[in-house]
Amino acid sequence: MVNNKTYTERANVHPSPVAQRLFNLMDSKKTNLCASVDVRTTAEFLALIDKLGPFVCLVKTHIDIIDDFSYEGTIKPLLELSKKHNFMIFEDRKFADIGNTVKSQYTGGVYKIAHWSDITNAHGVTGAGVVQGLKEGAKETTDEPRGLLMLAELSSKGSLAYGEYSEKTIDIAKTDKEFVIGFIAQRDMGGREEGFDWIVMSPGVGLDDKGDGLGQQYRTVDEVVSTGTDIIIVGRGLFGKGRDPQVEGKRYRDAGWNAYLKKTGQ
Ligand code: BMP
Repeated sequence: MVNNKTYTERANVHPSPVAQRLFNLMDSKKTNLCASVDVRTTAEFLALIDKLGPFVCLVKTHIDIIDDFSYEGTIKPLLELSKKHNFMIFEDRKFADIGNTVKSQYTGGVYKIAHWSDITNAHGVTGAGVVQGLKEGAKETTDEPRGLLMLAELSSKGSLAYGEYSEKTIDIAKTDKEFVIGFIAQRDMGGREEGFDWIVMSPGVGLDDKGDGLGQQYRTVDEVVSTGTDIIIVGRGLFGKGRDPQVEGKRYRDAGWNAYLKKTGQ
């Protein structure tokens, strides 16, 4: 059973202020598209986000791949663009260490992720301490609400995150109803009968390609939304191979929104 409630219905009762804001933003902007902007320079990064901004609810970053990163030069303009186009920010950091270490990695270093990213994510491999470490880090850093996604499944060929591993990751998510807002996964993760309303975000979404030669596997927008995805994460489908981000942004936004309307019977 997939969740067929509207985003606004879910916003109204959700325990997380991050999830509430995201659901409301999605319904008002009519988009469930998250752009994954994996480019190597600040100039490309900001130009791409400015083009895709009108079509997305969320921008997903890998901030550590930017060659000329600086807080002033990269993050400040990113935050301005998030206000200009009204989207939220998700740093795809995939934390995977003990609680005490991830707390420092989240709040400190060069990137200071907790200062600017609404959402981040973590692997469950080290156990539930990762959730507590990140939550403490967020609380000690900012008054802004922050949310965490657990990586329950991956899109890549041969991934070890399935079966019992995924189930145990769901158990870790249950340890914090407010801070853990959902999963990176490929299908609905359940939990509603126990009072959880997890947001499922799925990468590995592409309308024109099946893979990338390095293990990525793409499913279509209809496939992922019909099996429980709330937010589609699209990277190279939007800007790779000389694609026009404005054309593809509109195309994926419309495909994602129509699939959502169909799923919720609107
Ligand atoms: P693309 O659409 O260009 O293949 O990009 C997918 C993005 O999603 C990348 O940033 C990748 O790190 C991320 N990702 C993924 O592809 N599969 C997963 O299971 C989890 C991810 O975070």
